[in-house]
Amino acid sequence: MADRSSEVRPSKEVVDRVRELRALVEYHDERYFVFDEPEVADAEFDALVRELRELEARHPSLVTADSPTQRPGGRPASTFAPVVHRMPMLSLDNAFSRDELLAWGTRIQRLITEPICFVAEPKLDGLAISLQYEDGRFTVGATRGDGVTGEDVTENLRTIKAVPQKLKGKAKDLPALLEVRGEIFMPLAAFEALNRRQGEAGERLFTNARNAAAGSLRQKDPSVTATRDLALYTYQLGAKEGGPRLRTHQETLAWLTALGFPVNPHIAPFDDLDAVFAFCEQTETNRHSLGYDIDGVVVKVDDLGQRAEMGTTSRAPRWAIAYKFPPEEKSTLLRDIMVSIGRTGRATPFAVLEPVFVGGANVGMATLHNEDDVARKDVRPGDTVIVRRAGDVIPEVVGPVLAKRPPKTKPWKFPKKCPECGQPLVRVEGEANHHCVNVDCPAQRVQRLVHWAGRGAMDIEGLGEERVRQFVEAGLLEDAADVYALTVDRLVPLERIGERSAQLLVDAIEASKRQPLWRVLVGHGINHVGPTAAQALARAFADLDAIMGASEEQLTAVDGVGPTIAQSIARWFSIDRNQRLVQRLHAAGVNLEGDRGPQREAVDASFAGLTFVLTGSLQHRTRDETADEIGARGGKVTSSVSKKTSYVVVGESPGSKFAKAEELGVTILDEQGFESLLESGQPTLNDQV
Ligand code: JCF
Repeated sequence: MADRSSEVRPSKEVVDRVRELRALVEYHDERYFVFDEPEVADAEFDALVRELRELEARHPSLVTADSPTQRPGGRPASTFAPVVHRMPMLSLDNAFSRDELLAWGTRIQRLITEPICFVAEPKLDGLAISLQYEDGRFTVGATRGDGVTGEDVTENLRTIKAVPQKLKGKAKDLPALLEVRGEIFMPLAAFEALNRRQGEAGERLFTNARNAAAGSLRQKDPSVTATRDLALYTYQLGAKEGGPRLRTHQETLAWLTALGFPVNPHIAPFDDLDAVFAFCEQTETNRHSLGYDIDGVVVKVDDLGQRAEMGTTSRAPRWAIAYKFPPEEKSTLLRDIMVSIGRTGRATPFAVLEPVFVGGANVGMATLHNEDDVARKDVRPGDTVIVRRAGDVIPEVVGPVLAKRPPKTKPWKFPKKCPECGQPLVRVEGEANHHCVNVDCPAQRVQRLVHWAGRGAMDIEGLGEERVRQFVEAGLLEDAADVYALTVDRLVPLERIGERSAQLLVDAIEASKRQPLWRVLVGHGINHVGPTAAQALARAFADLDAIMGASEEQLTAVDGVGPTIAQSIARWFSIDRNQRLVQRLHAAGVNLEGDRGPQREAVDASFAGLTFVLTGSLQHRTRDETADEIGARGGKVTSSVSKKTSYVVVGESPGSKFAKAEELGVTILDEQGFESLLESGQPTLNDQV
């Protein structure tokens, strides 16, 4: 860091910017801590603080005692009685990359001769609190506030089950005084349930679980807090008088657990920062299977003696750092709200955004679900909105930043006409969605064909949305049967299609004629008919003609087909144009034989009676292929794990089904174990599972 004598004199721009940044940080701190209504996403706030800190580091003469960088941040609101913390509740310095994490390691290793061991934990996106116990009894609970003074929320904390009212252990072993620090947070299931209730009651929705937790903890009436399903993990001691002598963080956490405090089970020790970084990456990959929001990993020095040697700055301990994940929320301009038409004619509004980099990707569009979703969020073109992109979840507009709304905007209105064909968009009473009523709408036609050729249906490589659109516009395609009339000669004259890619496409189309019947059924896009029902039908009937001729009663007799599916199928096949489509597919040579038909290989029943649940992605097969392999051997794939499940097949990034399987003691197979089950009928069980 530059010292004052070597400092270059800051320019007027720098001085102004520092002043501006301070005002911005103070302002947003207040929106966040005092009003619980942040106007900017956390990451943007972090960026402001970071820029300020960097400018101050380069120009130490500009640092003032009251700069927000010199305080832990935030100010307590006035509704609750102030509590002065016995020891300040410091915040954490951030690292935004592997380099910054390693640089921290180098910095602290210079202060210590012995090698350093670390403990890392998911960084909860909740509210830091302090809990005070006197002779084993909970006496005072406070929010962090500005780190020096917090708010007394004791009565609210008493309503939270995870907060021990009394410490466990013999009275003589308990400390006379103990201050425990941790994070109050709202699990995502509780957050979603709360917002559902709020919506039903016509109350305002919370933008995220953190705000919901803050709003719930800072209620005037503790009986409201009691209904909010708040959770707690503890991770740090404050003041302590009496009790055991603790030498490491791991001992501290074990003691906290023994006293009855919840401690995050994902906390783990590491010998070096490379291993810590691997943990950070792994935690980031799995962040969406935790059931609560996290925004990084907290890394701490394990040895308490080493910590004392390193000490703290006025703002944060030197012995800990927060490794922050890239943001999943950012604000941006909502340029427009448009409507897209799906294969069934459903009209879905979506946001056209000023592109932002969020959740690891550039986002220029985000779904708005339906008319009610837009009305509930009240987002309007011209608004600054908060956009969220969590992992592989479709980007979503969380809500508007009202403080930045330009004057004279009006609530958005759903268009009356289909943007693609001009026919009316109709919303049937009692339904959430509008539909374009025109089956010949070109947009619907394109989407139906895209679905037919898609991965989950006929799986025709090279026939994606762009090509389909091009072929429809060129008049080559109207429906699925036309696909089989495409030839190299007809394709080559089109733009952007060479001889070779035309040949590849025609080959892929030809190969798709041999797809099993269930894929044809799925390809038709009949309401309620997914792969499971389609597979059951393909097993039960000789061919598509038999399905077409079956009564609703005969359809319902099939395992896994209920009245809703049966009615939907019967209705679909009763329509003339659909019957003609089936005839044309037959004439084109598309396989319409059921699994019992002549085209299927001899039936293997080695998995008869076995049920499988799939979670995570396998390296060598798609989900559909895996299900095909199981189905071909007479096994069943179901979606939820129960005691009756025979095997859970676990791939990369498994979801909650993995934990459920462990809990119920269901046999877990990794990819290799599954492959050997396919080959030999015998699973190889992995030692780890
Ligand atoms: O999960 C957290 N948000 C979190 C915050 C975890 C910790 O172990 C922390 C913290 C803030 C300060 N530890 C300190 C010392």
